[in-house]
Amino acid sequence: MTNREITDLLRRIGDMLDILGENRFKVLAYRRAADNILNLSQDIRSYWQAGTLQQIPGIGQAIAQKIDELLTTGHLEYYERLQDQVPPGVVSLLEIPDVGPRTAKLLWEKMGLQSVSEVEEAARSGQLRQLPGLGARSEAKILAGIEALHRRSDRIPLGSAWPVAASLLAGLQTGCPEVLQATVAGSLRRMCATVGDIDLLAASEAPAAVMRAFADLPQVAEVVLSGLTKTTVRLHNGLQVDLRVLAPERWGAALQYFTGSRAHNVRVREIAQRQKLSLSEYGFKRPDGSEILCPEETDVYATLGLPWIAPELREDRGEIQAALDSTLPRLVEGDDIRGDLHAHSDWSDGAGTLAEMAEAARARGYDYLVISDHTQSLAVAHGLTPERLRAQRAEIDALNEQWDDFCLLQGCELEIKADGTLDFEDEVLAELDFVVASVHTSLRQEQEQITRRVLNAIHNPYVDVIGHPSGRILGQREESAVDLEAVIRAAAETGTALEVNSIPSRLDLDDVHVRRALELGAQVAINSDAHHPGGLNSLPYGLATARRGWATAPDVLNTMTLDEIRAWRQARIG
Ligand code: DGT
Ligand code: CA
Ligand code: CA
Ligand code: ZN
Repeated sequence: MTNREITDLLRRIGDMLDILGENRFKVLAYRRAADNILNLSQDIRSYWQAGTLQQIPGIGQAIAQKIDELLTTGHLEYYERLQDQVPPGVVSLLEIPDVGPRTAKLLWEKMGLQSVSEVEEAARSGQLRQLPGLGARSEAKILAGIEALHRRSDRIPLGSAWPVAASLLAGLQTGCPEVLQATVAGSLRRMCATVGDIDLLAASEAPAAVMRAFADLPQVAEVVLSGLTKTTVRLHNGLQVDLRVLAPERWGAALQYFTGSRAHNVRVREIAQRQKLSLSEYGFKRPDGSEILCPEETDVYATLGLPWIAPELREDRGEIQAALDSTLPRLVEGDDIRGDLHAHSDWSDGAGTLAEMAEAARARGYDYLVISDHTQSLAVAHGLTPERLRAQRAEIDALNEQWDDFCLLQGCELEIKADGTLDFEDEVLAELDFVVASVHTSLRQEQEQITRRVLNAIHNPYVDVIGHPSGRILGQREESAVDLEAVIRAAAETGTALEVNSIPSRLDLDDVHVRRALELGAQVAINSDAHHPGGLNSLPYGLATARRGWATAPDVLNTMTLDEIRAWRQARIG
């Protein structure tokens, strides 16, 4: 059994326990073990053989025994017993966005539905709305979810692919002296929100040695296709990886070609043709057959009289014309970011203390961190009441005594409630240093209703940023019906910033709406929404998303200094 197969099995057990209404911690334990196994860089059998399964984070004795049984016998009695209680088709209902264990159980017990297609049929014939607690609106929602499921591909979130690619590159660079240079290419280098596969590129005079080293990496489960210019493998975690190897004098041409996008490359080749040059992954050819080699990627663009174009812009969205006109944006960079405006602590649903979150932010070189814990009506996240908020303020003030190069700011992630009202009175908001307002409930309201909610928040002078404006969860939940165009216009008018949330499954706003926001004169804030100290490190994904939306430093609120942020809020409150 591969890591992927064991992961899937543990996840399924977690789902089954969830449907059976088992203890939450038990359910979470299986899901966490599954995630950690998927993130292993080696075959789980090497832990098993060494007897060190319990050294994998999240794997205790009970789960280690089950893995042992699986790897020894090829099956698991516990799982088989669960299957007698929950049919697999019922588990598959959880794949429908917005269908959780409670609904799956309801559909199964009250109507005997055991597959997505049976649920679809029942929804289309108007039977679901007759179930207790469902109604016509839920029926339409489930149907929309099923349609989304049909459309869904198996693309991988950027945040899952990137660390895997980094570990492969490290393995190649340290394990194979013949590798002169290696990097990511394709949609991964362009930092697309999801990628179809991982594309790697290496420069070497000895491709055979490089390909051998690649196939021998511990992460590799099987070689799908092997050649001297391109090798494709599948990893233990199920991801597919292409490695291309080329001579160092052709590095720049190949990097440019395999970074794509295809549409961008079509435009680049058109410009080459106008100059009577043909361009391929090997370099330029003149009409007489002689070559122009491009050791660096800048050489490709320079040959055509163009400045280098950042990979995030290479989507044929006007970047070639901008390059021709010398109007390419100076994209925001990691060093421009001075702080983070959205993070949680263990005062609500975060896992880090205030001090731990602050130290993690200082370690990133930030000047400030806004602690924006959830507010009272979000009970599942232990939202803060005004009283607890005041108690938190005292602790934040005390912590701030120790630093003169850093400041913890007190904010909140203010619930925009289902009826459109806000979770705190203005007097409470006025005491805070910063306010992010977000929608977490009733995400399936009609467009008019949910848009009105967000607009109401934007028009409150104490609201500084709208958190994860579309509400999407990649691969799980479609964006809400909110009218983002109207939200952007109102944000521009009131000087409210829109968040680019860096959690890899969110990346919300997306690149296209960032671009639109900037066009209409709104600002964005690139936030981690960290729920533990390590969560702050997701910022590069949000940063890349903003860059894909052509954001420059002045477009991004948290490139401001602490004093500037304070003045900015003061001016808006008036
Ligand atoms: P993905 O993998 O679906 O997220 O998207 P990409 O852009 O990574 O596409 P992929 O992996 O098929 O190819 C990587 C890059 O290589 C692509 O952006 C452009 C270049 N490329 C690969 N094959 C071709 C081809 O047949 N024609 C052209 N024009 N470019 C290609
Ligand atoms: Ca690719
Ligand atoms: Ca590829
Ligand atoms: Zn949050």
